Amino acid sequence: MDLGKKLREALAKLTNRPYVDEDDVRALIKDLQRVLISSDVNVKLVFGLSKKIEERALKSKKMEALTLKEHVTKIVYEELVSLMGQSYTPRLDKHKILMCGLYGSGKTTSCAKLAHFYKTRGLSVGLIAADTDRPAAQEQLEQLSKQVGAAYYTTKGEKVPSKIVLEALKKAKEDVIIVDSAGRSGLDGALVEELRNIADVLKPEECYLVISADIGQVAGKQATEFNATVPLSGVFVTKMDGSGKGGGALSSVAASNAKISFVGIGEKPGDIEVYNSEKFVGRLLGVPDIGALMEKIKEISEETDLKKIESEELTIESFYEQLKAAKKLGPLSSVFSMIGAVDVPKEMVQQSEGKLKKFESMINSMTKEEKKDAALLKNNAARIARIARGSGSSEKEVREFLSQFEKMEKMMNMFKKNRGFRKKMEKMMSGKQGFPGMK
Ligand SMILES: Nc1nc2c(ncn2[C@@H]2O[C@H](COP(=O)(O)OP(=O)(O)OP(=O)(O)O)[C@@H](O)[C@H]2O)c(=O)[nH]1
Ligand SMILES: [Mg+2]
Repeated sequence: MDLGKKLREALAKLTNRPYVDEDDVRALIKDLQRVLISSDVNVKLVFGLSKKIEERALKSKKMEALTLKEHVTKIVYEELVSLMGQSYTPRLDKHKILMCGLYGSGKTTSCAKLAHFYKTRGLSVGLIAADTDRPAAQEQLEQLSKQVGAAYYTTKGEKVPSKIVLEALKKAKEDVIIVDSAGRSGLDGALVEELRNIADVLKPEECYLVISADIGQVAGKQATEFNATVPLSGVFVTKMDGSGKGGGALSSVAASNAKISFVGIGEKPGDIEVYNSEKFVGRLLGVPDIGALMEKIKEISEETDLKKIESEELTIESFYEQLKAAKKLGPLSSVFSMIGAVDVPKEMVQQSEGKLKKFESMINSMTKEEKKDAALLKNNAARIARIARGSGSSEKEVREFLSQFEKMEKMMNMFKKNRGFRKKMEKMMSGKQGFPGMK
């Protein structure tokens, strides 16, 4: 999704930097503003969000275990989640649903999606075609009902939608009953009356307004207007897959006191998701499981006392300890995606992962003395050959590792003198930034 890519780019500017200061945070906020406004998020909402992010990022107390970058990422994530509204929990018992909305918003398709959704959760579903305006509307729903294995009800030739519903209810015994209604170009008196009449007969437990994400921030106004007529239990936002205005649609509905219940992400019956703002924002930002990442980072920083590095010599052994700590974050690919670097090319991840595994087996083939003093290995062909054999790598690879390690040693010396560099190194050693052997 376009919005996600732009948001990730904005955040990546920050995460790619070794250090973040107040100016960087302000620049990030400017970027976020541009991205959100281009996704049709209301300007007032955007400025409210910026203010909160700025205040929290620069003034709130940072968790000890987090770097400023992580602190800012976490705040951006949390504020976006709150901008995009609350998550929804659909009921999974016997109930009746009325679907309403304007022309072409995706009502009929969404009826089939809901049918699919409840069927896959073990409930039987009956669909009632109560759109008497458009000649092909009933056949469309009939076809879809066959496709998803739901019962289908209508009264051919009947022109009054509420009568169709009344007749259908006499027969329908399914757990979940879903009524498809007619669209209009606007919420006018006729549509209001029609929906009220249907609701009087159906007595729906849930009423979902179907809105296409295409309309952007107008969605909020539409939700408010419909809500005043037929109390809505939620808004089903369709076409999230194809619209650049999804952010605008979701945030405006969230701001309008209506709940977002489901989102449509394609044309097929299976293309439905229960709305979960945390998941949604997590995916946009490329941090699907930010909570888990924070937990893990905290645990690891507690376990690995990085302060020791300063006084301790870097040996292959201590490097190995750091490597093991970094590995606790999970496979490298998921570490990348957890820290928001979802756009790292696959080959690069695989390559780094492969290298790390090699490093590990090489270290396992070293003697205790060698692990403590890498100089023993330097230019010692016999030792190098032994390690290569023991670890199933080539001698060239072992030399490569040793030269990488040497570079790290040099960096360590610099790091002891220079505070900024030290921080960078600490992050690398704790697995939060790059790994050696990776550009
Ligand atoms: N890409 C995409 N297309 C969708 C989605 N939901 C619906 N559509 C498409 O939008 C078009 C209109 O969908 P319908 O379900 O017929 O809309 P409707 O509100 O019932 O239309 P009327 O009954 O004429 O008012 C169809 O081409 C659907 O395939 C979605 O989530 N993603
Ligand atoms: Mg329809």
